[in-house]
Amino acid sequence: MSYEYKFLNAEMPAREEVLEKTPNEISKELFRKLEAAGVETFLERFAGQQPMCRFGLMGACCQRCLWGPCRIDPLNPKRQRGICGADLDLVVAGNLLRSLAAGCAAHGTHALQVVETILSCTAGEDMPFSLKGEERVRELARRFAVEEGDLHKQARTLAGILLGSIKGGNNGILQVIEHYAPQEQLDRWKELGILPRSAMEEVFEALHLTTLGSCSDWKQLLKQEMRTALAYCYGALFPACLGQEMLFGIPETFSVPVEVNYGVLGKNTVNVLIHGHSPVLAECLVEAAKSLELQGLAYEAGAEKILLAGACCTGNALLSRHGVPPVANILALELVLATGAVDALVLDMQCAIPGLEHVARCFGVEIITTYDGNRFPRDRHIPFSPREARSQAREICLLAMENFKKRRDKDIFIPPGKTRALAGWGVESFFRAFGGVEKLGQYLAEGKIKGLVSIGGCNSPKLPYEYEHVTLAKELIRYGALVFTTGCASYALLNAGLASPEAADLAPGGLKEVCLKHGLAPVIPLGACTDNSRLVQIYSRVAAAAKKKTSQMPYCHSGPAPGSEKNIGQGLTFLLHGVSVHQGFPGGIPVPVHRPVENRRYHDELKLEMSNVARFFAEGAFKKLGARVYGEPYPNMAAKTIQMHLHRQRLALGWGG
Ligand code: NFS
Repeated sequence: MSYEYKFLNAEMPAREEVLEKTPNEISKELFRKLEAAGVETFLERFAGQQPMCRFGLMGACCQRCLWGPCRIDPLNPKRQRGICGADLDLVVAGNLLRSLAAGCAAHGTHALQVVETILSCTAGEDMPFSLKGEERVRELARRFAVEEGDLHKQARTLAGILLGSIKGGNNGILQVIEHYAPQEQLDRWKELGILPRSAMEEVFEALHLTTLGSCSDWKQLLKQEMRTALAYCYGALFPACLGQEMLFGIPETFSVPVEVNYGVLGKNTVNVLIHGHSPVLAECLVEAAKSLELQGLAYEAGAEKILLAGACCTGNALLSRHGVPPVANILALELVLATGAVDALVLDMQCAIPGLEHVARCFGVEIITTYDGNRFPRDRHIPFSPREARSQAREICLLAMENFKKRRDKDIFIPPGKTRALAGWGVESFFRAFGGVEKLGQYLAEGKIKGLVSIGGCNSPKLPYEYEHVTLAKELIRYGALVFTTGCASYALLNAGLASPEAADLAPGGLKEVCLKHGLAPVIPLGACTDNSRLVQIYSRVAAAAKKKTSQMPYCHSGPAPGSEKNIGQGLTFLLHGVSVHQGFPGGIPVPVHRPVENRRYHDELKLEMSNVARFFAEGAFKKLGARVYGEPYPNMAAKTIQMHLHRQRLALGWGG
């Protein structure tokens, strides 16, 4: 059974369909366990919200001022405009801009914590963090022409540059843009007048322009949209990713695959699930969990060891650097708590849904929050402080041990199941696997690799859990595309075994040969959502090596199941870099879903979605940026759409089909 949304030409899954289509058998078992135990999850809450408001779904409900809410309906002569006079385009563009600003603030806050940690740990006082990423500090210092010399001094200067991208105080163009943006794009952005100031300044302006009576021109809002998206990329993603590489090092590929999936949790281990986005305290937890003292105490408590597992983007970061197994993306968190085996859920910031607390209480899980704002009503709060991080990590492990003692004799249900994944990918280690970026360009031109496609972003209850990601990735591999993955999407692909070397068997001859020759899997996990900045670098460097523009290359980015507002910035980041974007259903970026129409009503309602804003992303963006957004909810059709896109790009390049 599913919930039909004819005006969107698609449906949303009810529980039965989720259970039928979810590719991970363990998820199914845990869904069933939660149901049998009568514990509410997102599935029940999602059912409770049906049917959803069509105006809300189409971005046509405006709640920004206190006169409304106003619902715009171009088919109803009385509802063509809101009370203030805003039409559909203005409402759609304004809603989009506000969502983008929220996502930018979230990733920007993450970046800020990372950069502030660099500043504290280079201040010369005794800190638990030493700069493990000397290689990145030196490389950035050369790139940004920082005076040679002391590592800490260079790192502080670089942190100042990154801070400028986040907070402002810059004269002229952001240095991060100047040094990382491909020239072709930079010229376009200058021409379009969308070069941003810092992330904070553009978020400020985005909120300003969307207040009552501030901007009546949807095109101006769209321009601010583009500017804010560039600020999101260069004032949030880049500073977070580069800052973490300075602090914790550049990922190096692991020689053996890492075991992933829920089955890595142990009945007799102290299981600490590390969740969030800013992996600063998490790094100390990795160190603490290895310490002889704490391992000894765990042993005395009756456990075999302390086992760390990752969730969401902090989990992705820990996988890349330490091989910590990723276990739960945003929607799996309720599931993994139902194992009864999690002794502590440690959250730094973001993407922990309020419903988690209920499941945590039912299964005796301690939620430990570490960032002042991201709290639960009944959490245990240990506010992160760089200076005390080491003792805080120790305290967290001790709390987890206490919980382990309490749950030891209780009913633990860890459905067996592990898959393997090749991990440790960053820009350098990825290119090194090919023996240089030129080789990758050559494979693309020869057609051994048909294209590069990234699959990122969240899960959404509006789609069968993980089904979209896995179906899409398998189809793309079968076509011969090399697939990157970031964020919560990567959990789906890793759990399905697509990042293991054996998955190369799915690929056609050319891609399989490349995977075998270079020791790759057809899916490359590149890290967290902020590590999409790595993808921006990879896409532009491969294009440069092939002597082509990024917008000419057979590339595509896909967010099959958009969830957080952060996904909007992701999609626009790629669009602005000339990489076309596929967006699953229903995306944050308004875009028409093209389908054959069956009757008059269907047709009229589809037209409603065709605001000028949606038309811009589907068509107009191509003229300005050389890329467009495709909206397609069904993964098999999405795969076809992406294949056709790659195919057209290849033909235009004379690279064959
Ligand atoms: Ni990205 Fe990471 Fe996951 Fe979505 Fe949240 S963890 S920043 S927003 S839910 S992919």
